[in-house]
Amino acid sequence: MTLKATSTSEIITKAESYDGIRAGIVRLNDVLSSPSYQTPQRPRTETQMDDAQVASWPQEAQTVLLLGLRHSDDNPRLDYWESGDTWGNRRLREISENLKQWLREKYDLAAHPLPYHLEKGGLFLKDAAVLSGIGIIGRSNLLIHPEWGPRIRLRSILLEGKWQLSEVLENFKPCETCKVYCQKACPVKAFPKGKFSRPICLKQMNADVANKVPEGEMGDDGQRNLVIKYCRACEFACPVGA
Ligand code: B12
Repeated sequence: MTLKATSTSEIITKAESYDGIRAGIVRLNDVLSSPSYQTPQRPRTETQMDDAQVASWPQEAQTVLLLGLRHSDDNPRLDYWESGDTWGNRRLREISENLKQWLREKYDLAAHPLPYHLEKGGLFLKDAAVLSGIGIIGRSNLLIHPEWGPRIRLRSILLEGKWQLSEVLENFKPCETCKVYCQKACPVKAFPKGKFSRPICLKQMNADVANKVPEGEMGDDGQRNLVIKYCRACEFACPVGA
């Protein structure tokens, strides 16, 4: 089934009607052939999340609706890991469910929100976001959105059928003339020779897990919940969207 271009733009407009959301549409097969899928050893992560496992993707679902939620400096709580997930992920999951319902009512189409982790049936989200025109990959190794810079978090929904695709961003090359503030800001120097090192970055992430802080919601015991505040130094140093 190929839907008309008007339907595609209606869906993007609907998704972007949620506060702080940008959206794009990309072919699933294009995501599955992107650079992250060519890496010989797929990195695994141990963190648990509220997401349910998706055992298999429906065969008719050939398109990906990509969502990006703004995580601005003045709303750090969105990034806090509290009681099994981040607040940003909870918001993205809620918006995905609303969109799923809307797509069924409006187009009689099945949509399948995907989990965050690859291990649970998710996609490599930065690659999908580049290919759906939401941003580009910067020297921080993060997705850079033209308005919000790297201060954006991602989520994907599988859609049935073939859709008019979003266009990738052309002529947005902010890192070409930048003094690479992101790499210089890294507390553990995770960019040896200018390239992102996952094991070095992980040292910082593990230290953040070990240093939870009582800045969450008020618990039953009258104490604030412990939260993980993952490092965002490379992200906050980026002048794009600052
Ligand atoms: C595992 C993981 C981690 C691991 C390992 C990260 C890694 N890059 O290997 C650890 C725990 C270290 C980590 C750290 C962080 N993470 Co993380 N992480 C993930 C996760 C679950 C998978 C990423 C992954 O394994 N990628 C595969 C590896 C091999 O590829 P890569 O290093 O990312 O590089 C690829 C791309 O850059 C791509 N690429 C490069 N150029 C181009 C060009 C084109 C055209 C295309 C298509 C692709 C492409 O190719 C590279 C591989 O060859 C994703 C969520 C998801 N489902 O995708 C979040 C995710 C990438 N993380 C995210 C964030 C925010 C962070 C942190 C800032 C911590 C935090 N506060 O949350 C740091 C930042 C580290 C950094 N500078 O990259 C965000 C990124 C948002 C953004 N704006 O980019 C994501 C998307 C999650 C989300 N909530 O939206 N993370």
